[in-house]
Amino acid sequence: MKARLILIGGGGHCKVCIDVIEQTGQFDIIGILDLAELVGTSVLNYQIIGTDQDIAKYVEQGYSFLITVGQIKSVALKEKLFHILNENKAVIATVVAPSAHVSVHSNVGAGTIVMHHVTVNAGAIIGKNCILNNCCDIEHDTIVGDHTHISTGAILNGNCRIGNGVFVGSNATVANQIVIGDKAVIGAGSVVIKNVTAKDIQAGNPAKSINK
Ligand code: JB2
Repeated sequence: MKARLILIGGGGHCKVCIDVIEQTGQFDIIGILDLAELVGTSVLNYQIIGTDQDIAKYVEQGYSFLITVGQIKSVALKEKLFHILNENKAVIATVVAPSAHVSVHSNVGAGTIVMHHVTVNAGAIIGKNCILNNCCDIEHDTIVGDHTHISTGAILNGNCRIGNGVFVGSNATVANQIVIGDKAVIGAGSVVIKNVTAKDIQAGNPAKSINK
């Protein structure tokens, strides 16, 4: 039987999540929770059926959940919603696109979506509530914390340690064994060859801090 799934957040990221979820064939999308003023509207033919106030009710009714708000500059909303789900003892789905290669020797946490053509290689450990966006590559033994977004086409080479709430921009390359601290931001196309401290914002090749 397919899991009955409720999505939280009905914007741009939700659309790409729906595309992956449909491809898996493993879920029936029941509807989306968003802001009150959007209830009754639709996203790709799925209705916004309520707000975050309805989470407890839908947990009781046996639905599973996936947070489908994205994250670029701030992880705050995604983190907050994940805590609300946990407080309500919700069942949180993990979604893996059929086109992704997720090694049987890796581990992917609850609430994480692995999108089209992603590689998660042997020994990698991916945390909870992460976005592994289309075509990114997580190489062997790399560890990614919770609530982290690895954007389209980014490469994390082997043995990296990526913190919680980190954002790695599109097509960034992170050299092997690099450590990136919690809530750091790596700009699109950056080449990271030195460790990055928590909350630092870096860009360029080689990547350098652009904090003012
Ligand atoms: O508290 C909330 C809340 N606040 C805003 N609860 C819920 N359930 N939903 C909330 N939202 C909704 O999140 C907004 O009303 C809106 O529908 C959605 C955010 O949509 P937006 O398209 O602005 O961003 P996104 O997070 O879906 O996507 C961003 O991140 C992706 C990774 C965009 O920057 C995308 O371009 C990017 N690919």
